[in-house]
Amino acid sequence: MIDFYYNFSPNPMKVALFLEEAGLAYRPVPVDTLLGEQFAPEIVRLNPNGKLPIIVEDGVAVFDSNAILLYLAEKHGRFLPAPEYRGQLLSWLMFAASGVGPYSGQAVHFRHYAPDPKDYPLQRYDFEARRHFTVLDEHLAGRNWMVGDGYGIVDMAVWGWARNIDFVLGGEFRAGFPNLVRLIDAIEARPAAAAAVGLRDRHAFQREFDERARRTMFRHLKPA
Ligand SMILES: N[C@@H](CCC(=O)N[C@@H](CS)C(=O)NCC(=O)O)C(=O)O
Repeated sequence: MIDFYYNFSPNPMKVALFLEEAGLAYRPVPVDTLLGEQFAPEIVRLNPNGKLPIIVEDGVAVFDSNAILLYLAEKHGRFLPAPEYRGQLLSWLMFAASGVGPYSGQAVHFRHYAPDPKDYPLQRYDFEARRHFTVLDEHLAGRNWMVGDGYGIVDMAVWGWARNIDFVLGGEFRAGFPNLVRLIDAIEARPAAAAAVGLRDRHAFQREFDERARRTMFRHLKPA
């Protein structure tokens, strides 16, 4: 049994998709990041970075979504491309981990949450998020999957953020990324994606962006 520490944001959702696709038995453990539960000692013991997702399997804790995807894929021998694609697998997985995720995350932060003034950071992260989605879209022209001949963990890694492309970029932009959207739609049509997204019905996370949520999200700000 795998313990899966999650919320509904893009990084945990990639792991939920893998767990559902692989049919692995798991126990979802909700961690409410707007309430600051990610900083509880029992969570930080598992991930010193105090973020989600985390899995614990056979007493081994693994954190960071793309590391978890690779770990589970290798451990269970699922959703990996043929060995000759190993280089491509690592390149695109790291591209998703170090580019798509962070730039999209910061674009969301500055577009939807950060206090003013934010013109410059918003322009920068919007530009970089859009550029990364464009790299993915161009790579997917004339191919069904990110790496090799079949659906795999890089597709899952990309799905986490790209399914939220309109929220990340702040408008109706899907039509501008036809190849990427084809991939996302192909994944969304799978029962495992519906089951992963269906985790939403299992726990009522805090939604209101109240004072406590604000203090958690803006903990880097010095008190006035
Ligand atoms: N590189 C990490 C990023 C994890 C991350 O930023 N998780 C978010 C949810 S998507 C989180 O836990 N945020 C809470 C916080 O930053 O305090 C990964 O890919 O798992």
